Amino acid sequence: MSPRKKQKLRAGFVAIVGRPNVGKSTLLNRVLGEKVAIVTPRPQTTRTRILGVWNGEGAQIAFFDTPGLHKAKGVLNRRMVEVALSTLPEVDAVLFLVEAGTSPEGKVEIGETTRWAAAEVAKRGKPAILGINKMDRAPRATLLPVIDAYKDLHAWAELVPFSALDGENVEQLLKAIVAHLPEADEPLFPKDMLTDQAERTLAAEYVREQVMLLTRDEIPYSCAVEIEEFDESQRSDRAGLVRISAVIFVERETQKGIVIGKGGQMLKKIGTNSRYHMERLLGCKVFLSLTVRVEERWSERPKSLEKLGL
Ligand SMILES: Nc1nc2c(ncn2[C@@H]2O[C@H](COP(=O)(O)OP(=O)(O)O)[C@@H](O)[C@H]2O)c(=O)[nH]1
Ligand SMILES: [Mg+2]
Repeated sequence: MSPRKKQKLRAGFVAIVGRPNVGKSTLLNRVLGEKVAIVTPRPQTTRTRILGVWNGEGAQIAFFDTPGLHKAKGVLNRRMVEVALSTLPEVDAVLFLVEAGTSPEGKVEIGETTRWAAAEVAKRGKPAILGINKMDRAPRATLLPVIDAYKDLHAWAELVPFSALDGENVEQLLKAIVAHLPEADEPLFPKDMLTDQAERTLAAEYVREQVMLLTRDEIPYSCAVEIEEFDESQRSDRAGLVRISAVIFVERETQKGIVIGKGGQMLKKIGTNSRYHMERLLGCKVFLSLTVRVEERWSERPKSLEKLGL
């Protein structure tokens, strides 16, 4: 019998935080290889905390994707920032994301929001890894000055440039995170558990993603989606069908018109695109029906926010 001890595992919770739009959700999806968090070019896309579990050689990272940190106005936005900040005390380490790149004059500008967010992280005293995302967009020569500028912002445990979009350096980023996690006898979650997001929730999020991508002005921010029917009675292992009915809530009659579009064109496009992602997620055909309903000022009502898990 070999006296060799079983190699210890490193496992822990990690909060992905940072300003809106730095690529937190894109990174989580890239790491998991599955769309557990929706992504749009707009700020305030992620509204709740999302768990995503990554398993590596002798390591497990339980990531929390969070809403962006910013000086929030309005009930919904303030609630979202609270969700992000309240995650910090619960984790073993923090992954703080910023974007690579310099101004056209070659200067590295660290905004007030980033400074404030870094100070909020520092207060909690957790090991913090700085991830410099979107390196695909930044010329190599600008990376060093960016790293230099961010070095002084906080006593980072590590600084890692990467690209969530094309995956460059993501392995290195994961390694850097694992090095700062506690040793554990057991993984935190079973190996086959990817996320805490129910299929039903993800289906609603895929619809909201399309509304955010396809509409303009205030609509992306004043919409919510609820699944009214999720019928799996005809679903089987590899085939079959899931019937989903979803309601898109908007705040005004005029917004309803825009979401439906001329001759229903917009709603049709929202349906086609979100159904594509649902079918990939569920691995079977999806029959999707969408309706649009007006619920005035839903984003200011605690009851509506509760219903949406906020
Ligand atoms: N070029 C580039 N764009 C990225 C990268 N990561 C994210 N993005 C884009 O940045 C926008 C915001 O991404 P998202 O993940 O929603 O950011 P979050 O608000 O921090 O969760 C989206 O349009 C993404 O496609 C990256 O590595 N490179
Ligand atoms: Mg996000």
